Amino acid sequence: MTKELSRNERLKEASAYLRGTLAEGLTEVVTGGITEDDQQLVKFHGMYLQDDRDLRPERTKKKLEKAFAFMIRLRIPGGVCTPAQWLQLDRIAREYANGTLRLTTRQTFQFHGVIKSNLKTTMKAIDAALLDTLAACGDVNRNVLASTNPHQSRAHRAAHDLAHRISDHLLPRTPAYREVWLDGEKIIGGEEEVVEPIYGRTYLPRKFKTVVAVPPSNEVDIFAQDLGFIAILDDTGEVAGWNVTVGGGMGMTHGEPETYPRTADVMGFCAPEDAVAVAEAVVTVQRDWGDRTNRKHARLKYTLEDYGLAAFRAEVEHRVGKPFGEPHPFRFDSTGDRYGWVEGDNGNHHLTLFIENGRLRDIPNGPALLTGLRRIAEVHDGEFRLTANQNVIIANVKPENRDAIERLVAEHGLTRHATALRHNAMACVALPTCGLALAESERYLPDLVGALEERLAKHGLAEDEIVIRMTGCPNGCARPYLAEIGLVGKGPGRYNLYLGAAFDGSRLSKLYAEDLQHDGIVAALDSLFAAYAREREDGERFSAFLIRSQRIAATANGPDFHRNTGPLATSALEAVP
Ligand code: SRM
Ligand code: SF4
Repeated sequence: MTKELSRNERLKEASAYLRGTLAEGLTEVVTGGITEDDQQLVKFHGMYLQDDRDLRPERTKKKLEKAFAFMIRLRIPGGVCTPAQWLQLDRIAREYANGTLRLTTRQTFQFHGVIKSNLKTTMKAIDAALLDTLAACGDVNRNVLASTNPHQSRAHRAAHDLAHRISDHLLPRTPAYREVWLDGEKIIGGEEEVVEPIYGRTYLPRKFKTVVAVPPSNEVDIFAQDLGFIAILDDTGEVAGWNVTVGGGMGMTHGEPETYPRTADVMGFCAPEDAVAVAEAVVTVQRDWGDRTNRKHARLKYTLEDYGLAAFRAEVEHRVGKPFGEPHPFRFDSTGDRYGWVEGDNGNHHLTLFIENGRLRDIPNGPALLTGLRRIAEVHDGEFRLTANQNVIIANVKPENRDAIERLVAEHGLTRHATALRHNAMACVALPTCGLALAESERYLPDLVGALEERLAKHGLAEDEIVIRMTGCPNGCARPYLAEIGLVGKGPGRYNLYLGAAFDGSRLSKLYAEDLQHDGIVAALDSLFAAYAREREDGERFSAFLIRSQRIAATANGPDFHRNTGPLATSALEAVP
């Protein structure tokens, strides 16, 4: 019996290539929202309808409509923008959004709090900066990430170039974006192959994410992504080709073990000139084989589990018209950013700044992060690079300009002393804007890190790098299942604690304890920190220690994520089938 297509599939089909009734809905003044169907379609245009959840109880009591506003996400392949673009985004944040710029875990910016009547003006202002939001969300290939610091070596330049080429090649072709937001001329109809030669009328079964990495840095968290390219260098430092990875993903649902995070498989090796064709083939196989009946089973990771890597690879090879080579050896050493100044191979300098949870704003009586970066953009003649750890690099600073930048950084509190734990901490947005949040994340992690810093210092571990990430729900937007300490919202003030993910991002964690509140989290970690300080071997990472000392089992692959959970020291390897 064939299963029924999911509601979103019918919606995409009927949307006339993502137009829906968006244009009409924008003129509807009785509500700050848009129809339910248009809420799904508007994602493909890079935005979400949200409401301020802090205000919900009061507005419900007063029988008022929710405080609707839009989140807008930009598409910036490789995360690079010019100072002029920065200034325009800063202006939009202050004039049309909530006065903050949010750097995301996928190398781009988000605006929050844009009300419907400002939406078109905002989109035109983004267009005027030669930027766009098309395909930043939705069932398409989204913003393509690339290892940062492309000016440091030819490999980084090649990574960046590939990210752009893949992004361009897989961009939806529908004219709906220009029609709805930029008053472009309406182009009616058209054959499927003409309008969307790669996607067709119904696009992909689900979101699709691509990254390009240059070892040894895995700051783009390649194993969390649907499709990845790992640079393999020849003796001269030139890219000889790419190892291709497929089938990573984080999202799952509490209490539904058939949903799970999964680390990507290395599928093979391809020549530089074949990389874009490989990307297209992976996307079209997922387009044709992905599950369009159940959105919780529609990501590429489930397609791979259902069909097997060998069958998937054979189909990709068939569509590319040549076989993959054997994957080449590679080694990643961490997923973090390197803070401070570094000199590039062109003699220019790059400064990586730590931005706590990616939120740029002026804090009353505190650092003026938004203003500081605006002042820098006013004088900087290099560019800005966003990292997949929600940080920013002031890139390509000429040696003679370094002092001026440094002064502005200091004046606006853009560097602060942070411990190794804080430098390796990341939280998703969660409350009050995210409609799916079950618990706080961005607004809570800084305090939790503060409490843990005290415990680490007590055990002499203040300088130890340990990766900690938090999300307000199990969707995994800050990639918590690839953090040595992962905290995932279960309900207000309650979190599941995951441990044991590899420092280099290659192995998933496992559930250690459920439903912990603040004191429970601190107590559980405090005793593990004590044991780590006492018993660790030379150079042993926290997660590696927990596994060696049998405090948590190692997760072998996605389906194994839900097995052997809990503290092994007390519950002794009870296999859950
Ligand atoms: Fe995410 C949905 C924020 C990176 C997995 N994500 C959402 C939404 C749009 C909530 C919604 O659907 O209503 C969140 C908006 C919150 C807000 O108020 O801004 C949201 N995701 C984010 C960001 C902003 C988190 C951050 O703090 O930086 C990241 C934006 C990235 C970008 O620029 O494109 C973000 N999301 C991720 C990542 C990390 C990554 O891709 O490397 C993941 C895990 C990887 C993956 O995709 O598997 C991720 N987000 C999800 C999921 C679960 C997908 C799944 O397969 O189950 C959802 C919910 C969904 O799709 O149904 C989701
Ligand atoms: Fe929202 Fe959940 Fe993503 Fe956090 S992980 S931003 S709570 S969807």
